[in-house]
Amino acid sequence: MSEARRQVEELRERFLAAVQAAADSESLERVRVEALGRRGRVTELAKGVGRLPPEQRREVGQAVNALKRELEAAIRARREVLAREALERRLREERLDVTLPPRERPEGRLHPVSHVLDEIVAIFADMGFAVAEGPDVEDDFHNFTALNIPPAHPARQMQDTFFLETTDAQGEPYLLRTHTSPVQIRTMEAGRPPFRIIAPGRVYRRDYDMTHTPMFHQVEGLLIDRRTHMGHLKGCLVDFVRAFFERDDIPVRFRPSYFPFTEPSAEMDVGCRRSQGQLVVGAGDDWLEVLGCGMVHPKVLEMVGLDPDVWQGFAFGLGVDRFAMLKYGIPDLRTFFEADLRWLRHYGFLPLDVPTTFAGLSR
Ligand code: 2U9
Repeated sequence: MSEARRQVEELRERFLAAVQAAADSESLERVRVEALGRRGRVTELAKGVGRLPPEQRREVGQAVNALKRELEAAIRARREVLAREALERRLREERLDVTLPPRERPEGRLHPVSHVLDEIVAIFADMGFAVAEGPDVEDDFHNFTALNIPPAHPARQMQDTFFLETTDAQGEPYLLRTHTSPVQIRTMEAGRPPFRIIAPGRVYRRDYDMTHTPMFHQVEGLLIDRRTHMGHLKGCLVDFVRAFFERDDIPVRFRPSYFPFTEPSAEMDVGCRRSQGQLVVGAGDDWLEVLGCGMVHPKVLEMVGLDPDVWQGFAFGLGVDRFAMLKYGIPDLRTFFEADLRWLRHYGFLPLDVPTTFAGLSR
């Protein structure tokens, strides 16, 4: 075998081995350039064929051409293998399990009062009520006088109301509102009828036991229009409790009552039964008082400049905390305000479970 022919054989072995050993496309490209590039070893060898003795040229020339083709084919094949391996690696590394939950459940919980308030707002919003708000610190006129609560009324006594030390222009001390009713007074003072609002918020009374805390939450409602009557009140509130407790079979009854700001006044009971120490709202042989209501007193309408012969309306008030206890079986009102994280994890709600009347209130 001639020297040139032996060189071809040597390069063939060396570069075929290098092609197989290339671990990625960059090293494979380096092997290709070293063998077949413009100044590569095989290319140089091909250039030298012309200088060989004539009797060797044909054989060596054919051998070099065959080597080029063989190396090109080997490189192509190796490139395909590397590309397939790289793709498989990527698919393995970037693999997603689409059946996994999108993210961990959030740690935080919404307090049951916040959630129940959202439920109540959703129901009344559906009936066309707007939400109105007002200050927690009130004056005597908006909390008492405008609501037909006379100066000697027990609600005004020190033992029921938190009074502040500062006084208003009339010399009366400011106070923490004992109900959200001043919000309705302020809404009527500022606007023109008809009115259809609910007033949710914190209220304050000097009281503390199993069922009373010095701060609690109310939602009050007010509807004022021409020719509003007790039938409207009943229909509205019956629809409300059935939507809130999410059952159509809730029996309802109205009992006569007394509030200074409504005439006539009533208390509304819902049917319930006690099973295993638990109170369950719905059909049963017992009654449970859930809210107070009535037709707005003519004197209250006059206080805000409305003619009671033209405008009438109904009002109602309910305790949000009590509604939360009833719906979600929470026994002690005092636990609502202890900020106990275990309690909150148990009774709280997921922040993204926003109650709506169409998708469900509680879930
Ligand atoms: C205006 C006129 C009338 C609001 C009303 C009640 C009856 C009532 C209690 C329920 C439980 C308060 O949270 S509670 O302790 N409320 O019974 N509230 S009528 O009547 C109004 C309000 C504003 C201008």
